[in-house]
Amino acid sequence: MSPDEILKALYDETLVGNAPRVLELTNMGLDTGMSPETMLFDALIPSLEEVGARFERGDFFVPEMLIAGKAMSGALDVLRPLLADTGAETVGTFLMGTVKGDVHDIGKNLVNIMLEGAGFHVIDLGVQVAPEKFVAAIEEHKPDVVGFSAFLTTTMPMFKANINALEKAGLRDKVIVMVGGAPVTQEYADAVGADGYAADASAAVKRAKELIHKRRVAAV
Ligand code: B1M
Repeated sequence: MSPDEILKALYDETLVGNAPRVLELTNMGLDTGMSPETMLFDALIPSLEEVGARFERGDFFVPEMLIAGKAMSGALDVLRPLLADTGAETVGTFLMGTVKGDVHDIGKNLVNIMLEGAGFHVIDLGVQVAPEKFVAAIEEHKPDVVGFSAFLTTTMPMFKANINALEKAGLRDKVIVMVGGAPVTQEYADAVGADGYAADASAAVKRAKELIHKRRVAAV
């Protein structure tokens, strides 16, 4: 298969949630010398965007979203070490989690991979993370940044609940708070009192580095 055929097949097979074939095509792409980023940004992510569009139109239902998500996660497992393997030095600790009530994790996992690739030590608390769990983990790990991901308009209010919990525990000034996820905007991040927002994984890395740098300079 040519690189274009591989990308087209990756897109099509992710769309229908054919996990074994997506895995096979991902490995095939790597064998032909294709970059992980090309497969990610030119096939896998656009395919999930189409899944979302079909769900909105009522052409797809939750099971279709689920199997497409699983197929994408399988490909990410293969790509993860390659995306993360830059040999960069540790630039800070990033504690990450998807907020309570929300099970979406593909976007969060992708941000984690990019952070690791940029030299962050990432501690991932998983999905449906309650405010108390974030608080306990911050006390235990003392991260530079805590990241809250939310992918539903109905779970975005958990950002504020988490920030309130940090304030109550006396931790708000000790950690940088970043938020993100498909429906989140800079305006929403500002409204809930987050320190930073990013629209995608590479922007998240850039913003986290900027915020850490700013804080370290201010501390001197
Ligand atoms: Co759901 N889902 N889903 N879903 N799902 C969306 C998010 C939706 C937009 C689909 C749609 O209607 N178009 C919609 C939300 C609408 C809204 O609220 N505005 C939706 C819905 C409605 C639902 C359910 C409510 C459906 C139902 O049950 N009726 C349900 C909710 C379950 C729950 O959480 N309680 C549900 C369930 C699911 C599945 C479990 C089936 C599955 C999740 C599988 C998984 O994650 N393991 C699923 C999927 C796959 C999707 C879509 C199709 C794909 C999501 C995805 O992985 N995108 C999604 C449609 C879409 O997004 N177009 C949809 C690819 C990923 C790389 O992008 O997630 O945006 P993204 O992540 C980006 C950025 O957001 C950013 O960087 C990432 C990488 O570039 N980012 C950050 C993320 N976190 C960040 C943190 C940061 C900074 C940046 O700093 C801390």
